Amino acid sequence: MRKKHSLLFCALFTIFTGHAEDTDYTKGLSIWFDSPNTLQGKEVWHSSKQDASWESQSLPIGNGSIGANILGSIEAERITFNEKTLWRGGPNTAKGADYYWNVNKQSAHILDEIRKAFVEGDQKKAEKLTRENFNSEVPYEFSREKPFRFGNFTTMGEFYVETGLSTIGMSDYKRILSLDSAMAVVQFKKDDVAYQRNYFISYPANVMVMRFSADQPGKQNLTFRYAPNPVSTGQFSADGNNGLVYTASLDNNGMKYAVRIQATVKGGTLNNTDGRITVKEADEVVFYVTADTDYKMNFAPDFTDPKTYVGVNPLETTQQWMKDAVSKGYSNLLDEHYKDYASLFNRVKLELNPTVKTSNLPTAQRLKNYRNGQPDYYLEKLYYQFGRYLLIASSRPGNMPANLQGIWHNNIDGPWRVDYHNNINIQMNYWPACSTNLDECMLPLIDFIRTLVKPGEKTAQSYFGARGWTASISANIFGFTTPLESQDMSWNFNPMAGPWLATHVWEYYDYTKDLKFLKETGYELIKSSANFTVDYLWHKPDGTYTAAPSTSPEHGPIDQGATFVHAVVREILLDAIQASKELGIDKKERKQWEHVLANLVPYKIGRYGQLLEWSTDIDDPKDEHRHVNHLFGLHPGHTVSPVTTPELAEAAKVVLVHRGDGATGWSMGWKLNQWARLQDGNHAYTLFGNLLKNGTVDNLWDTHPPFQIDGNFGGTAGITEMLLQSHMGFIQLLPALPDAWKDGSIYGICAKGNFEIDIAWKDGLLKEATILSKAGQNCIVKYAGQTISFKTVKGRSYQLKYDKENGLIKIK
Ligand code: FUC
Repeated sequence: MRKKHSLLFCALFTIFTGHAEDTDYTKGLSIWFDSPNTLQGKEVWHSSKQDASWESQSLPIGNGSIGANILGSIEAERITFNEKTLWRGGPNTAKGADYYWNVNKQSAHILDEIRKAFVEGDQKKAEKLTRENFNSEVPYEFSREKPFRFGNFTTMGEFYVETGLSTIGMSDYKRILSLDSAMAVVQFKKDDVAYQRNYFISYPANVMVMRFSADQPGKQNLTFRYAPNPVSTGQFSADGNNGLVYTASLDNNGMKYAVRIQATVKGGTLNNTDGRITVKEADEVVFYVTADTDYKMNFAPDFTDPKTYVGVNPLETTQQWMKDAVSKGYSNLLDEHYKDYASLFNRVKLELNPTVKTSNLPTAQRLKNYRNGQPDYYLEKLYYQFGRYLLIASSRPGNMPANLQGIWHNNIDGPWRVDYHNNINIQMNYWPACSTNLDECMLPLIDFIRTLVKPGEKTAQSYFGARGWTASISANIFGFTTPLESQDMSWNFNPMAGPWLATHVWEYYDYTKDLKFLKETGYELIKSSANFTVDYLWHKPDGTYTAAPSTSPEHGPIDQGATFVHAVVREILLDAIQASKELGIDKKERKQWEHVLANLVPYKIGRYGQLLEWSTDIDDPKDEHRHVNHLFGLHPGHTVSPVTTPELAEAAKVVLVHRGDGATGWSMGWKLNQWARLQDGNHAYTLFGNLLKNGTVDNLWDTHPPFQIDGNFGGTAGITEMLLQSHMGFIQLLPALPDAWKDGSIYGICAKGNFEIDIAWKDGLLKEATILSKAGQNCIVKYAGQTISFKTVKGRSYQLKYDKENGLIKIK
């Protein structure tokens, strides 16, 4: 599936200077290894064993629709391959649409009884009724779901390129992911021949390109084969003289897909029989691969039609892409790819202590040294930019958003079904999107949200008798919004999933100030989500509103007012109020939202100074649980802040201190953001350090464990939060600069109000900042206790300077 979107890219900041054969890619921003994988093209992947090489040694490339990992072994290259929409499950499973959609329990009428039980102090009864009525019969365990309704993201298979070479006598091996050019490169020498493989996946052409070359002619003796996803059935056929096409359908939902491969050679011979492409004595070989499924994104699914998400002919789409790609050829495709990628990636530049010398080491060695306490500002910068790289590679307009593993998965099924987890994970994926100048990459999330609305209305109505829409803990590409079967209600009972997602719609607007978007797409999503929260809340006889029943994600009891839920409600109501004002509409609704907001149970501070997680003070000071959702108001929300609510911020800090500085990957990523919001740069830096040391594997992927991409994005977002914050209605420069980053600069990050900002600092103090106004909004800037406000003109830049003597001044 791939829709065409017209993209308006910002001006290119870099002029393409051409592709140099002898480029040392490790000199730029790159992740690299100096030894090959020992895997020799054996099919290791469809086993339940953890594929450690894949997880930590492979290099991910992607264009938001197609993803691949390069393993870089000598004897046989191994490339794992994905297309974002290859999913099992959905309404087209064996039992059809009725079976798929009618899984919401009709439970709204039980709410009164549960609330009565709370009034009577009968916690047990409230819990029992919630447990019985607020989940569904759709299990999450693979073994119990037959047929898979919820489904899972699945691999599209693997490619192997046997080279006829062995590692004996091999030298100068490098496997590099160049973040400057979005290209993976494998280089080595053998018998005085220098071999090079180049890999990239082009977004404009929707094709993966792999070039095998050497510095001497006739050295390419390659056998290329494709091992398809084993839970599909399909067939190979020749695609012209130089290619293959594989057409298949998945086991349980019949999803059709096609994979096309073409090869071109300089010199030598090429054969494409028996599902293999064999090349003999060629000087250079270029393989082109493209793929598609028959999935169609549907914002208004027909609940009676099992094929409501079917609509593309992958044989046709891939045929066109392949034809165009081959006719462009390697160099043109590379130019086009580079221009496209650089127009996004090069928008932001980070320098940390640039005068500190650094040596060019393999990334695993850097990480090891870092773990041993050696500072490495290059590694920190690399990690930061890797998050941006990964977002560009896994989330581009026209396809689904980045899932739990972005777009990269190497097996039939994977951890948590490699799905869309809505209680932190997918949201975290998008934290860096707007702030690091990649707002286009957020559009797949918005489209995904749109796919949830219609089914989410059914869920809102069935469980809560509520207007609007909501989602639950896990979602798929087929609009699944129902709570999954579980006795652990803190996991599956998560009606705030929808409103939390909807806050991202406002965030996109708040950064871009794209009024047309708000009017035509965004507002309705926000408004209906706000209305859902109003109807879901319990309007108590004393006039207050509270969330009953509610839970704190994956933690604690069924409650009558979990702080997390109130925090999300606050956020979406504030967003809806603001959005309706911006459009000058819905005065009546706005009044109601304001009324609910004013009467929502307030934040409470508990017996050891902590921000309460639940309605009563049952928090355990020794609790180190990874979820810190009750601090939602601090981050990602904006209702707790050291600037506006210092007491609550202090209480949030107590929670963070007690929870500690360790945890799983994403949790450290979150706490990094929260410490940054508390404006404690040194503590935020500790969390960032811990994320790198304890939550990151050799290829810099985040590990839960296993590999889960959210922490990468949380990390990148958190570093941005340390340098710039704009969530409180003003711009704060360097709000959480750690002592370790004495000198540095960041160019091109974004603030709400559509400002693009460059900041330079020296000796821990701001030197200068340039603010480009892209929407002509008023600008309020804060630094070191000073505030400067000014009106701006769209398209103009404003310059501020700071020194100890004169403080913060606007010079232009
Ligand atoms: C949430 C987390 C888990 C894991 C899963 C994918 O449920 O609590 O730790 O990250 O998502």
